[in-house]
Amino acid sequence: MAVMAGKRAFLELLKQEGVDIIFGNPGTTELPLMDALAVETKLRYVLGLQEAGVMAMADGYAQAGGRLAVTNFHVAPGLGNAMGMLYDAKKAGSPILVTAGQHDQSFTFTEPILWDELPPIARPLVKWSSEVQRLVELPRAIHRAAKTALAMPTGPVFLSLPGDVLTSEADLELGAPTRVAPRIRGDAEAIERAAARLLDARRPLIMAGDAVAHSRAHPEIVTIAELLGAPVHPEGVANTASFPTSHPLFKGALTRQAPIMRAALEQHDLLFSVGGDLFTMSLPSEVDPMPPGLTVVHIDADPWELGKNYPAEVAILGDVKATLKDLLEALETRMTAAQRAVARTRSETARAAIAAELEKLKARARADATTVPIKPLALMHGIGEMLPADAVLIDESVSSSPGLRQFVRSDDPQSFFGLRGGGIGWGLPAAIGAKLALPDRPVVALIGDGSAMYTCQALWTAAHESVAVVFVIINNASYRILKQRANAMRALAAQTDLYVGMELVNPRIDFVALARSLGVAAERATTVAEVCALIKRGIGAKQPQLIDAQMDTGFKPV
Ligand SMILES: Cc1ncc(C[n+]2csc(CCOP(=O)(O)OP(=O)(O)O)c2C)c(N)n1
Ligand SMILES: [Mg+2]
Repeated sequence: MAVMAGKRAFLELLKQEGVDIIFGNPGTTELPLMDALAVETKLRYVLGLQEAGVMAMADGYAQAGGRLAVTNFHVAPGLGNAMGMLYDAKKAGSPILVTAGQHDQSFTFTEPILWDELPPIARPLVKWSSEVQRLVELPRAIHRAAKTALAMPTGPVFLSLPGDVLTSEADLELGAPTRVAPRIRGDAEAIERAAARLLDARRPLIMAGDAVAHSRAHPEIVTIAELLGAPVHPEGVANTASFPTSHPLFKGALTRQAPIMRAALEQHDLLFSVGGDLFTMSLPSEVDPMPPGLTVVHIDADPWELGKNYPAEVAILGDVKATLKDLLEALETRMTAAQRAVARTRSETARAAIAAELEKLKARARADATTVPIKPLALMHGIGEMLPADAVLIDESVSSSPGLRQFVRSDDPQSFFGLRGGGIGWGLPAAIGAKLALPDRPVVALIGDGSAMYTCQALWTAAHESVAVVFVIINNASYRILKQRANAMRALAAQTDLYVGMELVNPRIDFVALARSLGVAAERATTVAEVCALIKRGIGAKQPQLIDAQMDTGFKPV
């Protein structure tokens, strides 16, 4: 036990939990904390100039590092600004301890400026939301929060920290962290049933979800895909490298439109979802994406996802890596020589079909390699050809993403992160967090111009902290995805060719000037080759760089 002020105890508790960065934006209620940080040597405070960006930086850090991230905000409006990106963090299952300062408890009854109850604001988006009302509870609260964020299924948690808790002193026992051992093996009997069902299937398809990357289960899922001769799609909203994309059984992202998904799934008699979402769609459709009668076998670390929308014949709760290991053993034991021969043929057929599709896609991309203005598919191909193997790609390219997963090699579980929740503005700051978590790897972020403008303040943080991310702004002067969708409705916008609220013109945004004003070196690029040369240069630099890629603004199907 030691007499300690709450502000010092908070920092010591975070260090016990292995935290080395606090992402934040302060106000008066955080002043005790900022004061304690004045003499703190091990914890780094990374300042962001708007809370949405701060939240997404923490998310990128948590996801890329596979570790706990911490944010600190200023009362109700600060937390409010962070909510959209907290939603994305929830959807990605990011282990983040979100904190916000609150007024002194002796004062809150008068309803001071900026005051509101904080735990109810955060509650819908976190696993646990609470307020520390007495300093003696602080150690227990921090340890419980960290343990909860990191326990499966991982996700954000929230604590409100009243000023008096941070400024008062008490004789404190700091306690110690708990980590729930993650390698929980699925039910043995269900694994046997799953193995039998997978071996019965004639045309199995694997859908690999985030849980594969989170549990670092690439070797296991690759071996199973090869054994079964099954092609592999990433899950619908694919935000991690859930399967090595250069593997010949990697089939690329499914187009997230119900009729197209239905047609793809109809080619199969069994869907093996390994932590995959079934399904996260954008728009309602008269066609259900799931064909009737398709057998589902599903392993997930989150019980909520099992059988959520469609019944699973076998549903197994468990850590993906531990459970796949057991499943692999069951498959190896059961598989007959005849089944192996059939699987080998199936594998060869699948590989050939995938290779032919990829070749066709590459040919289309190559045909536009030198076209000006830049075509999205050609850009993705060019970038895929030049990125080094250890690059980490952060993707918020929105409508320009087709081809990206096939062209860009993301072969290890920390090599690709995309927008899981759909709240745009995530990618630019998330890339900063990812680079802070993985400082030795090149981090390249592909960000739509519209998306970039939600959190562009984060560029200042990249410059201020010398976080050498290469930001590529896919500048098509529009919310192109919305124009595409409005056009597909074949209604008034399509007839009049007027797309209200979707054009980013008059003025066009000058990203080069914007970046430079925030301390980030920037260049404009008008060809794929220029973009690639600038990325190459940026990867070698010690400071962040921004490339304003001047894209074709066309959006209608050809
Ligand atoms: C926080 C938030 N606000 C609004 C939207 C709706 N929305 C989805 S995509 C999009 C436009 C994205 O524009 P950009 O990043 O330029 O990509 P592009 O569509 O041009 O490919 C908008 C506004 C959203 N998803 N999230
Ligand atoms: Mg755009």
